[in-house]
Amino acid sequence: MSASRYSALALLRHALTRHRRWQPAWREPEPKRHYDVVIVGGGGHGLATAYYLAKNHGISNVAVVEKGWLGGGNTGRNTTIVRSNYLRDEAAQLYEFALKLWPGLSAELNFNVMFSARGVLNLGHTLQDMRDIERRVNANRLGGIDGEVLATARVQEMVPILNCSPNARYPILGASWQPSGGVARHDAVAWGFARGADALGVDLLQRTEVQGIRCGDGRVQGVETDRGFIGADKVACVTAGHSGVLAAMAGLRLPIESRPLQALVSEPLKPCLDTVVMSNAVHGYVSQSDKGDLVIGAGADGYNGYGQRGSFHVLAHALEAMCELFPSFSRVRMNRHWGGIVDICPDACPIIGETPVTGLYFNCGWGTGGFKATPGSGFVFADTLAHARPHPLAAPFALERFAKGALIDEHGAAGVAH
Ligand code: FAD
Ligand code: PYC
Repeated sequence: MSASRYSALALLRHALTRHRRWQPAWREPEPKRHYDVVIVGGGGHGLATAYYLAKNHGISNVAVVEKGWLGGGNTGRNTTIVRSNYLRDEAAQLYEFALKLWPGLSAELNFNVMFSARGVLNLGHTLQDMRDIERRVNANRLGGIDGEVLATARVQEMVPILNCSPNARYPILGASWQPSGGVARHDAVAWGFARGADALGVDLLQRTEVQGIRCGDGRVQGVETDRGFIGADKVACVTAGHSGVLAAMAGLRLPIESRPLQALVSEPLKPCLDTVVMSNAVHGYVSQSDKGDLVIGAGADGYNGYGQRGSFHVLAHALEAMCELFPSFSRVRMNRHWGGIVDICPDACPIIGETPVTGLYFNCGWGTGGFKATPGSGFVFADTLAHARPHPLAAPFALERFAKGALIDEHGAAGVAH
């Protein structure tokens, strides 16, 4: 029987048996009393950390504690843009390390994460935008990261539906182009890492909320959850959107603001856009999913908040700007809209490493741009946890940088939403 006929029959059988005999992709274990490492947060970064702890370091007495469902936070809410064209060497090299892991990730996890290197354009609308673009592309090329500066005519050739008229409200003076960037299927990334971690012995504890962090004698002892206390030698908080809340449980204050960030998808269309287009100046970005929907994102709200929605005027502004840039989009209907909560640091870079409480680690503050880093973040954080010292790529992102004044200003390249 052909593979496609077999899958069609299997699908029908599962539908008729109400999926009762559908083999689950991971176990639903009861929590153990103690783990070597408890990871709080079952988003892509937490799951990738668990996977690489088990795979690369043989540490599998690990639990991922997730208050909702795996990938239900920002991982399943983002617009899936992958790129590494950051300005500063420290950030660019971390994101480039992650970018290099994307093409092999489906094979690594034996799970199709649908990475598509369709390239990323960052538009420039003013002379200052173009100077910034040239500086960033030059810095990237010096660091071995691919990138080009494109003139308007070339941008128009690549994206015929873009309004490149000099009379446009947001005239396009050129763009940066990173061919190796692209998009991936966000929830498949969470599911792939989850299945891989589970197969290596990691316990994935969904619907389990961490309500307290127990510390004594300056070191972490475990987490209080709504299913009881779970002891741990190390606790790693990977709780984008709620990192400040988790830090407060251990008596710490992080230099982080939590803000809503919104996105939406349109009705499915025939193929019309085969690359990713971002415009930092108008706070909007778009790609077309394999299903045909336009995936559009807006800027972050100007206010802190924990509501997973966001202000209407921010969304309205992004859509107005999108229709100016792509006049044909004004006839497209939007299907769904949602928000996530992003943790933003003063320098628009993440915090990765141990806190003043021994054994308590954070990996957070990825702001509006952490999806692209998922495999790299998990890789370097697992290494940091396993060896109780920062991985060289993670070292510049230690919490101490705020006390030392060693900030890594990425507001320009983090772009859109900052
Ligand atoms: P999350 O996926 O948010 O996981 C954290 C988990 O912690 C959640 O599942 C949450 O339920 C859990 N948690 C919180 N508190 C507790 C608790 N007390 N107990 C147990 N569990 C808890 N990045 C890009 O690179 N490209 C993009 O195109 C992009 N677009 C974006 C668009 C939007 C609309 C949004 C919201 C974000 C976007 N991002 C993008 C950012 C990206 O989504 C995040 O940086 C990244 O997904 C963070 O992953 P994570 O695993 O750290 O966090
Ligand atoms: O970091 O590339 C990015 C991004 C795009 C949309 C939101 N964040």
